[in-house]
Amino acid sequence: MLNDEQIEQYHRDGYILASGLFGGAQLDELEREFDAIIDRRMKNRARIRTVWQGDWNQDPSLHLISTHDLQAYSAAWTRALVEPAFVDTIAQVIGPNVQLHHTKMFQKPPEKGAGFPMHQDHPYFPHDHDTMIAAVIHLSEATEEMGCLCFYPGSHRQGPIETYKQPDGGPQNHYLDPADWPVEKATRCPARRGDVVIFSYLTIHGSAPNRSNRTRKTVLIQLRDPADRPTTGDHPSHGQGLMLGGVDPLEGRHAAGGSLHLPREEHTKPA
Ligand SMILES: O=C(O)CCC(=O)C(=O)O
Repeated sequence: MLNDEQIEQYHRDGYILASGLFGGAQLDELEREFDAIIDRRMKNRARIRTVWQGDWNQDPSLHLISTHDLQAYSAAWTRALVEPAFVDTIAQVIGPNVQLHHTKMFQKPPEKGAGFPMHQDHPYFPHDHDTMIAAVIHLSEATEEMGCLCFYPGSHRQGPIETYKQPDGGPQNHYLDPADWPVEKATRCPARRGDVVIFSYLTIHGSAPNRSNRTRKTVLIQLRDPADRPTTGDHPSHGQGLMLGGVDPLEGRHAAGGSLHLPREEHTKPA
């Protein structure tokens, strides 16, 4: 659980590091499953090697290994989502009703692990009341040299910031102008194995490449208050709408696609 000072820090800085939510045999199992998902997906030739597109000036040899929706691949990860210590901590930040939006893993390979340009998550899935947060579970240590998360503290209070437009009119990739928001000037948030870093989808964040000889392993869980409606469009995902804590007072009326968990009779065609 977070103490009062940590909750105050979350509201002031837009992010917080929570320790002691995952550990021991559970953390070992989650890391084994993380590695096994990557092995299986590589054997199945899934396209899991990726990097953030755009002209933000990164060495092209750098890359990440990434897969969305770990709960679709491993029951251990489904169980992690409802781990009481985890859900109770999230509830301290967004309120008692905690709803899953999506999950994704990032493996930053040693020496070649790509970074992330500074950005807000907001443009990907804007919501009316901005309750959306990310909780990043660390399955390895993440030092500065390993490309730990970094933040512009307090930036969530500026609201949505206009994203960078490529001069060539290329596709918009939702990151901020690197000249205004350099990764180098952001505050590092190193974490130990088992730590969870929680941040608002308005907090400007990113990370530098992994230049160490160790692998950085993280799983990001995106969560919201179910009463907070998506402002525009869909961002569907496996299991989106699953209640991890409390109840959904809107009974799924605004789930992605409009009906992921609507009551059965609303799916039934009239005879
Ligand atoms: O894991 C990282 O280094 C950054 C991840 C991130 O910024 C994101 O997924 O929005």
